Amino acid sequence: MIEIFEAIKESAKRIKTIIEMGDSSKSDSSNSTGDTQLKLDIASDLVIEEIFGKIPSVKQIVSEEKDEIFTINPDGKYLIAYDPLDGSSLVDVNLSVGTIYGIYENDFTGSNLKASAYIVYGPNVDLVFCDGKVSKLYRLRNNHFVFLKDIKLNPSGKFVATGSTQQCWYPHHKKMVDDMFESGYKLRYSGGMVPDLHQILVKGGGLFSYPGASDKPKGKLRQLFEVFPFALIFECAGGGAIDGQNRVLEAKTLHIHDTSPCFFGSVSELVYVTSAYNG
Ligand code: AFP
Repeated sequence: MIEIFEAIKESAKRIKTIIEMGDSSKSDSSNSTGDTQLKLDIASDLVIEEIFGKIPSVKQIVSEEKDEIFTINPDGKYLIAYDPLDGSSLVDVNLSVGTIYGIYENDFTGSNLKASAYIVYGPNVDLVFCDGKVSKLYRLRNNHFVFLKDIKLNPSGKFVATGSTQQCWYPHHKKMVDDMFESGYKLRYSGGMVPDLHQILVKGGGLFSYPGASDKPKGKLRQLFEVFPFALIFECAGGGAIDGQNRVLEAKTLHIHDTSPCFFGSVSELVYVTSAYNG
């Protein structure tokens, strides 16, 4: 696992440079789910593929930008699912974006997720690595990632990040969000899940939701590349991640690009979500 952590740090430094130098315009290709790719998406994906392709303990890798799983070393132990540059459409308006990693064993399922990590490229470059026990925060200083703290969520927070198109929200979800604002929660939503979730983790609590809605009943965020990795990080930070009723890490994955409704947060906010979603 150490060599994977080192590879994540190396990829982060390379992608940081790509963002700083890169061309945030559209490429003439689209990814496996039909989204037009930015040149940054492709360049970031290639960096991760190159770096992880050299690690003996890596058996397979799969990118959110692609449809196929690549076998690196048939005798390897770990399966890596990654989103090379989540929120890349925010680069041209100078908002923070991120890279997300899920490190699985045996197969790409929530129950086999052993570790996860994300990097936020913003005023600082922050990295959170979760080994399945604790979520540790690092910050890039003089080209080295320096440990800052173990992330611990308070029982409740004050921020709420409300994803999905409001006109498509189901009535019970809209009532839940309205009630939260009525009780004093503050809206924090940039359109980038990595910085939006990072803010809740580092500030100590709150709720991020990307629910199922009439336009996307199974939500938008992908299980393997986005939902599961953050779910592990939130659980190891003393919070949790549910789909409205159950732990998202217990969700079944039938296809590598399956999505899941998701609520990430502190314990008391998730109790509130569960009651709102169970009448
Ligand atoms: P892009 O990668 O296409 O910019 O989407 C980012 C994202 O997948 C995730 O980072 C955000 O939380 C979510 O989409 C925002 O979606 P909405 O624009 O529908 O709120």
